[in-house]
Amino acid sequence: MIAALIFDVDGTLAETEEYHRRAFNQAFAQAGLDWYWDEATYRTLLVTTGGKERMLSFAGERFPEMLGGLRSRVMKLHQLKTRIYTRAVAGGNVPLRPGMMELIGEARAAGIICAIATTTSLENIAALLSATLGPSWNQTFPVIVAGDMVAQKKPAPDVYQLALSRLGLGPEHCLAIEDSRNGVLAARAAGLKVVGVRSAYTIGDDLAGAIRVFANPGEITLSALQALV
Ligand code: XBP
Ligand code: MG
Repeated sequence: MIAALIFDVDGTLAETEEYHRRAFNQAFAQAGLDWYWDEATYRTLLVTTGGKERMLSFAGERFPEMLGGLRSRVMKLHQLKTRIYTRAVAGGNVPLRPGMMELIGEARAAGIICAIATTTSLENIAALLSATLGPSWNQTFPVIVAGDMVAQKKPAPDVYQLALSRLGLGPEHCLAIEDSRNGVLAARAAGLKVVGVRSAYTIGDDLAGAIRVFANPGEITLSALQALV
């Protein structure tokens, strides 16, 4: 019996990574950096979760001379990137993936709690969900755990462990929904069953560990999930 569904955000609830990528590139340009992440580069960089960590890993490899003072520069860059990203998403450009709104509605009607466990920031979540679910979006997700609330981002289990603690539920009563290998590993490490649905930037991800991988989010109905657990 599922008591709660725990949703990942980027790539699962919505196809947001392309907007993250554009926001990173706009922030680099505005900061006068000649960094540019094309789609193929971004796909490889996504193995590092967290925008700040991704920039540090990129710079550390390619611009070791910048390492001194890099961390404070990256913090400022990430704040700029987040302003650009939230503006783009708040404009309503990014819908939830097909079927997600229906699944959330079905779950809530069945008394199943919907929670979020993501690597991105609360600001980004608020921009996406207020644009897609309206001003009372946070009533839809009474439990939300964002990347900077925990010590270690996915594939570490931290966000899922904190979500379970805030739900007051054991992993056996919950099911996670993820799009990436890092996300599936994080959910499994927290002892959760997890279903996968790849997204544009995780199309090649190995989702081993998921109890099922759906071809598209429209197939993820409540009855399909209840039949799995
Ligand atoms: C995906 C991530 C995030 C986003 C960028 O999070 O790893 O880092 O790529 O957002 P998830 P930030 O799939 O767990 O939702 O720049 O805010 O990190
Ligand atoms: Mg994701």
